[in-house]
Amino acid sequence: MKKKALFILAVPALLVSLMLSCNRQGNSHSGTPSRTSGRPNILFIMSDDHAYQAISAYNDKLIQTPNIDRIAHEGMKFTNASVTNSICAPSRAVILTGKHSHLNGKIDNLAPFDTTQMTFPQLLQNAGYQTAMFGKLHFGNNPKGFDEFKILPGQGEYYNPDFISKKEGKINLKGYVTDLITDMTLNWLKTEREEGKPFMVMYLHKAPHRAWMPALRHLPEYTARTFPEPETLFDDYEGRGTAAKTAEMNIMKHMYWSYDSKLFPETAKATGLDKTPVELPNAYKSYMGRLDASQRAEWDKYYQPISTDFEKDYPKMSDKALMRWRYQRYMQDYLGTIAAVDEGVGRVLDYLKESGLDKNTIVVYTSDQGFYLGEHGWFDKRFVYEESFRTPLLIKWPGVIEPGSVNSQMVQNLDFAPTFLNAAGVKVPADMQGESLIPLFRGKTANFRDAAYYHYYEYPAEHAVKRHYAIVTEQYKLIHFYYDIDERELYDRQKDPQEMKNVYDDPAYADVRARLHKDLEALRVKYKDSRELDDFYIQRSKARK
Ligand code: SGN
Ligand code: CA
Repeated sequence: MKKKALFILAVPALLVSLMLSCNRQGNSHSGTPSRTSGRPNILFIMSDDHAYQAISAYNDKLIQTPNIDRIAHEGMKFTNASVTNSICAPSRAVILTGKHSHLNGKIDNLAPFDTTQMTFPQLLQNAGYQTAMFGKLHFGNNPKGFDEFKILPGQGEYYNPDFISKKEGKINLKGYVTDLITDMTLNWLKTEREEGKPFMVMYLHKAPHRAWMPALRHLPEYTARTFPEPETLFDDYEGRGTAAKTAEMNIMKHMYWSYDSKLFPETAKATGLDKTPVELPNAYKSYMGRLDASQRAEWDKYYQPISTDFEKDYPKMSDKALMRWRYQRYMQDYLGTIAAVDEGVGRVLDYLKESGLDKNTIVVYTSDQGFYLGEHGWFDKRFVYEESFRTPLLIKWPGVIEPGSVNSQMVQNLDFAPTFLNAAGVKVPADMQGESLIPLFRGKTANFRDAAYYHYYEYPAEHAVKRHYAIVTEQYKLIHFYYDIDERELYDRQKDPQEMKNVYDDPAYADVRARLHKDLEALRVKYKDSRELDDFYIQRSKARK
């Protein structure tokens, strides 16, 4: 009996390991197609704007995420994973195509995604995988290569959201978005999955995206909690360049009082604070308008007292006290939305285990980018600075990845497509730019990327983060803000992990600076980015206006 169980466990692992040894011959792009029944399933879980600081496997000071952490305990935690362009739809386009933004063309949230391009789900589908996508895509068009999808239109709504369904067109569902996306994913795994075919499911949460609306069941706990402040909450941006000083993502200065901090419009009016009725009349009304009467009553039970207390305290609050209050409000709501994500991930992992599917399933947990949780006084992302450049990444694959392992290589979202194709034994197209992570899964770290390339474009736009490209190595970061201004910044990531001091003009860094300039130019050539392309995208953005 025992022997048989061991054998059943050993067979998929053996097949996988045979397949991988085939795929590892030559470079990472030369995966030998293999059609054994041992091909692994892939469950790709991604949340929207989920900072690594808000996953307890990375940092246990803000929130406990026991279910997401299970992926780290049973697999590998990447401590230096990053994105190539820290914004939603561009990140998704990089993930699907395996190409940098300047080549896949989805440089910002505004440009449409060119659906004539090849993506890894289409290649997996062609190779016999059953494929499905549930949740946020944010492309403005439907995905290709999926047997089934239900996606949110645009950003989607937290309460009683609409979905675009492959089979039924536009549908409206009652409930909380995170729970609905989890239910869809589970339902598909339980009732639509075809026996004998490997699957690839993309389970994509909207949470914890702005405007951070938690599930009603999490309001009692999260609206009552107090969170530790980051050291740089009161950053004045001295020591940085123009871009950090002019960005509009400061919690105190740039959040809306009703929309973000959830003041009731009456309180906002009484205190004279609110710009919301002027600046965001539709946004606030539309998201609060989604709640039905009973949901609204429950919501008000927790947010009304917060508003009333604030109205009383406001006259005696200093600027610092106001910032502190707003930071706490921000964390209560942002982290509150993550509680439902963690529960959802737990339900899906439980099902994989109960059904035995877990043994041959690669599970990935990541975010479309990092996010500021008050570091430098900020919310949002976009910059190549640490908290938005880095992204959480946890991967488990029983029999291949050693449980509880930690990897500090500079992996990027660019690497998912070649990794999944490689794992499935599908040839990786030569024009994909990422690297397969499979050698890293197996503990090999030699010859992996020693410098990451970054390029952000969405400007002029909301949050006013200027266009920039950069090279990031283990020790340094050289950034060029090239539009509107022409400024360079250099950070010593080891000596100054909080990136408070630009040392570009420090003579002690003259050699480092010269070397990084050369390496950055070489990276631009390697990845086929150029001054001409920078100009092309500037002109394209202008033409859109
Ligand atoms: C919305 C948010 C922004 C956010 C972008 C992009 N504003 O426009 O704060 O940066 O999405 O986010 S809101 O007033 O509409 O909430 S992304 O994750 O989709 O790239
Ligand atoms: Ca996002």
